Amino acid sequence: MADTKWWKERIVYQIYPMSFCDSNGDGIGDLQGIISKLDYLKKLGVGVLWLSPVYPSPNEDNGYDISDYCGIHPDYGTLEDMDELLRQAHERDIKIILDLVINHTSKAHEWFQKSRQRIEPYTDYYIWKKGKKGKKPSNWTSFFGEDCWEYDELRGEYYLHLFAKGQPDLNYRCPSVVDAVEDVMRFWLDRGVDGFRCDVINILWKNSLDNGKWKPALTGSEHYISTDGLHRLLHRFNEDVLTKYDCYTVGETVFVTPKMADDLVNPARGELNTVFSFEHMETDCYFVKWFLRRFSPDRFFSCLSKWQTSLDWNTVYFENHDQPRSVSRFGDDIHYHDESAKTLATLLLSLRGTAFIFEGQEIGMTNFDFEDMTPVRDVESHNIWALTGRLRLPKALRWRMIKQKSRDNARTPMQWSGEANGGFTTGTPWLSVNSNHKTINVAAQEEDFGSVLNYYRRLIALRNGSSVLKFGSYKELYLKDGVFAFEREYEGESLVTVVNISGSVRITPLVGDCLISTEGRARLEGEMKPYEAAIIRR
Ligand code: TEU
Ligand code: CA
Repeated sequence: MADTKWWKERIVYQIYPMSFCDSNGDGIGDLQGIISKLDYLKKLGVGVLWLSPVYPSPNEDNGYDISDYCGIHPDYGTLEDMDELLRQAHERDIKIILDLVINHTSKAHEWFQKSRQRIEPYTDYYIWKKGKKGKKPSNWTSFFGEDCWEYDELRGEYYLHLFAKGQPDLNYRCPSVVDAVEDVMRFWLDRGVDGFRCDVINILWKNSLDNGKWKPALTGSEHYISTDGLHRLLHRFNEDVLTKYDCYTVGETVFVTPKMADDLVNPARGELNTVFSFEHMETDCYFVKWFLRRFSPDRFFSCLSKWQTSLDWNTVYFENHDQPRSVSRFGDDIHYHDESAKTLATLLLSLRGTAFIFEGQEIGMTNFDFEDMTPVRDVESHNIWALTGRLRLPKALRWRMIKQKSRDNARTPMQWSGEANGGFTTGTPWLSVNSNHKTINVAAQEEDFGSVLNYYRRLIALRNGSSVLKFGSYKELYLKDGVFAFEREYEGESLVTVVNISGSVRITPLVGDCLISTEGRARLEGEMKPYEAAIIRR
């Protein structure tokens, strides 16, 4: 029997609102811009939109530093615009999920401002600590390459921030924080939102604040990743709020292992529906993303295969607003741009699990074309640039790290057309548009049957109409030298995906008639191109 949960059937499309579509010429994407593209998204075939944060925020971390959980940033519009977006999306049978960022708030949040002044009930809303003889309370380091205690003059204590300085961590040992966060969830669910992408959800509960074992990055993390306290908290959110609605949750879970993931998504435990794992995104680095390592297709495939077999239901994604563009990273955006974009699409959309596409991926948008730090806006990139400078790393290496891994690679504005600023804005974009918008853009691809965009549309239509691709079991058939083949099977019907991302010609390990082929073949046999994929029936 098909599992009919809507979030298992639908493809999710992530919108980074700042960079999607600007309706009023101020250079910043907005909710009316999103509304104007709903027909485009419907035609693409996606069934859920995930919006990165649209709440009021000083934007130190582009909206992941929230100063009011129940409002809309004026740059994006108003609550009425959000209501309209929900109505218009639902009319088209598209669901909307919002980013729920509850590990931390912005410093500008009223809760923090009152907590600094010890005004009840906010006094213990954050993780405050006295220093040790004029030194920071512990040796922990942040996700953004700094230490993570900041002194607050007014309160006379340090506060913990696992991300930027302007993102103080909430204290879940304080019961009124739990209540307040539950009210935030109810506020949006009652307005018609269909679920949440839960930012760094597996680090909410800190077991202790003691010194951590020194690590090249994230010293202290053994005290807060997937703790028992976290499981209790998530179960409570689920019981008190989530089970009361037909909603979907996907947790962003850093450093998660298959076992930890299973504990979070196992339906019997009642915590989250799905999680994002990171392992396949770490196949081109050592330990953290900045320690560059040559991308190995086989390592990538093995990792995907491992997760496919260790969890009953995964999420699959190759891009988001924190990651470089997949065509530049796992493909070849110079010699085989379209071929590698289509090949990666075929892999992504035929694996088992809820699939996520990030805005622009469907046209094969590439990494940014910046030549130095001047146009870079991301707080993490600037912190790392400064840190590697203090460590006296050679400038060329520092720039290579940024160029390959900066989060701004994914954040350049959506390329709608070949016109000025890619048709994203009539004003000055908040982040420069890639100059390749002249050739890589929606309008040009719209006209061309063989384009990446039209390939995505056909592939999505195939998946939306196929119980095998949606629900079928997963079995690895072949994995070697950049070639990967796996089988999906459902009620006696079987389909096989074969991909070659080796960058060289390879003999296909399996032959059969194509349901879809990046090369437009009717039958797959003999040699495969350096980047080629097909879904076949044997
Ligand atoms: O990201 C959490 C996270 O750990 C990373 O992916 C991180 O952003 C970084 O790239 C590590 O090198 C989430 C959000 O997706 C991210 O945009 C926010 O900056 C972060 O949480 C803080 O809210
Ligand atoms: Ca705007």
